[in-house]
Amino acid sequence: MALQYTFPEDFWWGSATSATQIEGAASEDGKGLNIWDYWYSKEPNRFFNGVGPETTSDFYHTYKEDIQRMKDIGHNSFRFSISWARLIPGGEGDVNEEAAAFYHRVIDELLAQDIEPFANLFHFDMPLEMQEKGGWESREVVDAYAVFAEKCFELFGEKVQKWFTFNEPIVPVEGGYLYDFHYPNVVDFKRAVQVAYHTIIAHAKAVEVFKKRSIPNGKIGTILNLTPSYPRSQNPADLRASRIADLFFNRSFLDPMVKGEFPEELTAILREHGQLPEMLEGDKELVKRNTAELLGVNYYQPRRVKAKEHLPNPYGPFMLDWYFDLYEMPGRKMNPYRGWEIYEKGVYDIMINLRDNYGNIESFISENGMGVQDEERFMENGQIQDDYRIDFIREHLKWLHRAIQEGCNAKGYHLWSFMDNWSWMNAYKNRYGFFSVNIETQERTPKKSAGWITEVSKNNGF
Ligand code: BGP
Repeated sequence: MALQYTFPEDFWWGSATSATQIEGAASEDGKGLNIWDYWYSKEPNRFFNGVGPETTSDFYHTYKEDIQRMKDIGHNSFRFSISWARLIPGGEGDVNEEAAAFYHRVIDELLAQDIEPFANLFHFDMPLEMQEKGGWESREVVDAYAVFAEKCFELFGEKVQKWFTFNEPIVPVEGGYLYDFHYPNVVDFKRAVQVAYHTIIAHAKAVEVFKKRSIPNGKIGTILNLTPSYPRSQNPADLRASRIADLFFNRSFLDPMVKGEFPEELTAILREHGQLPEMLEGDKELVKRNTAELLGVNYYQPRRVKAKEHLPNPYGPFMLDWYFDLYEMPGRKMNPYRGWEIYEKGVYDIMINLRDNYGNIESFISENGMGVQDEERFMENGQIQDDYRIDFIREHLKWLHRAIQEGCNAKGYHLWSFMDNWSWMNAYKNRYGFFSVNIETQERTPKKSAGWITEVSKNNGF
């Protein structure tokens, strides 16, 4: 049967993970503590069912069989992150040789299976000592990160060609400094802006270091969670609210990291409210010189926005919601098992925006996925029948396909995630994998979607 949706040759089929979420072995072989290990030790009850990151899906020990499973389901690429606290305990100083050996083993195994490694340098996991120095609020930590990045390029650059400076850099800003769902649980807009700004500087420094090394066929980019902003109506107040939400949540990182420029309207708003970060001379040029060459797009759900119904208290502290309210569009399609909206066309809208406004940068879907609570309820004959996930992926792929037909430079699709894993405060609440994982026995079982994606990746379409 002819395929209706065929993807370009060498399309990247795969999945994404992160160190803290899959490795486990949190205190093995000299790994240092990161903020998650620490926060969990202090406040275990803030994590779903009191479960912390110490075990997770144990990839540290099972990587070999897991990579075989990736091969079995047709992956030709795979994203993992390198834990800063594992590689350089404390964040500065000597490399932990056992950690370096572990990442070499993972990379070698991927290459032996013809799976291209996509290495990410930071996925929410600040080493504890670096946080104690001020985390991303501190310029010293930015410099330590650049040294860590350089170490990674030096150690693994001969084997890994695709590199990413950050995953979703806005999330530690929102979680750690605005809405209290990541350590250090600060709620302070001005500090949040400083953290965001320094993350962008850290990205630029890592890119600069990377370019100096000139890794053969090497590319460096970043991974952003882009949430297209849709206004409730076309009236000017709703349109403005939506534009400002887009500025805060998307363009704040997208513009400096891809275009090398901070959006003027955003800078003007921050200036008006006395919220500009501290900047050093030369920063602007640094950011301009060191833009991403490759962009990972994490897309889960859109952001629907309306104009504010009540004016904010002018004497209260400045907050994002001075400018817009979120809007629950009637009739929107929801993921009933996670509570997020499903809007497949968002993928297309993001890609068209990148094509038209961001130089059609080489990009791919670096995360997309459907979280499901209590997924065991869909178990039949020993397998989770996740037809909902198959529909979810297929419908997003159709829109991605259309974007490619219309000239977008989208090169691949990675699901979040390869197997069920631990997720920040949600711990094991939402399951995302192609494989289910029994956390007690570490047994993996392919879900129905694993069989489906095998066919899709082998046929390069459906
Ligand atoms: C993304 C993160 C991932 C993962 C995913 C699912 O934002 O990059 O690390 O956690 O969200 O999130 P959750 O498990 O909270 O549903």
